[in-house]
Amino acid sequence: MKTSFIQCLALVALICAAAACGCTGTNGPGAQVEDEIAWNLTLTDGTQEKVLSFSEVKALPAWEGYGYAVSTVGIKYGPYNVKGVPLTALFEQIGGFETGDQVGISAPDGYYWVFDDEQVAGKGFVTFDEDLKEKPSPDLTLVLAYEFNGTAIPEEDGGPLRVVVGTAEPGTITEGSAWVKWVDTIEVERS
Ligand SMILES: Nc1nc2c(c(=O)[nH]1)N[C@H]1C(S)=C(S)[C@@H](COP(=O)(O)O)O[C@H]1N2
Ligand SMILES: [Mo]
Repeated sequence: MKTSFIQCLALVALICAAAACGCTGTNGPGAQVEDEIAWNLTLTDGTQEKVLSFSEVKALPAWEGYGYAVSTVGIKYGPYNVKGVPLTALFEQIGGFETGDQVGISAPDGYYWVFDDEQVAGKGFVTFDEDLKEKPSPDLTLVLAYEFNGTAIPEEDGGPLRVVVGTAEPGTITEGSAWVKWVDTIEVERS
């Protein structure tokens, strides 16, 4: 009887310790590991270069909203709740972004996508409704996303860092070709 009471106490102490160390946090057992994903993001404008680790990207002021895309063959993916860093916040790390500048975003597979200043300001994208009928664009935000639906973006979905053309409200679909997967380099081309 006495032994089992002590065993019970020990178990309670163990659970408390686990909770205190974050092992049973709301994001589950992976929460601590996610912050340590080994991935570097290189920001450059041709003259200066800054390398941010995955956790340094996550430490920047976050943007949260929605992302919903369509591939060139008409497959919709999303809608996702998206969390990430607006590209404009990343540009501040390397001297900003001005009218006339462009940005090239690339990944280790060789994919490379260019956004002009209008798109960096959230305009000039083609947008669709749920039936894939083109509709006028709401204000959009170019985001370097690190979470879809509250968890780290899986590698097969383009994680750990993926471009999202995001919206404040759900229900707007954007073209998947701009959603660069596995982003490792962001290069500002100054005008
Ligand atoms: N790095 C990288 N990102 C990429 C691509 C790619 O080939 N490489 N393809 C793009 C295109 S054309 C589309 S339609 C979507 C496809 O996303 P999915 O593979 O998640 O369906 O990713 C975009 N991002
Ligand atoms: Mo595509």
